[in-house]
Amino acid sequence: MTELVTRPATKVRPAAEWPRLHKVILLNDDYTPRGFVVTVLRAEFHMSEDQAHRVMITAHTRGACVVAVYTRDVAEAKATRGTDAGRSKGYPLLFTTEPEE
Ligand code: TYC
Repeated sequence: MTELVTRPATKVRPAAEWPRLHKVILLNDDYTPRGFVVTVLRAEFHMSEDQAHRVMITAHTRGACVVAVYTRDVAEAKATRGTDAGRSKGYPLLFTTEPEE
């Protein structure tokens, strides 16, 4: 009698990769008031007063500061919301994104 040999139903596939994370970066400028930067960081990134103040001062003294990391779509949306908050008050406040290595 002929024997039917079946292969396992499961296929071998490479391990799934995690989506790359993207940094949201706050850039310094000469015009946006410090207190407003802190307010935006608190509202958009759910930071405490203390955390927001540290991030603002780091951007102010070094030129830029990483605020948080998210998947790409979330990082871009957060950066846009932060930048738009400044623009709505006439400030040049700018958040950018950058992929993590
Ligand atoms: N440099 C601004 C000022 O002196 C304050 C500021 C800090 C603006 C951080 C942007 O990302 C920034 N008023």
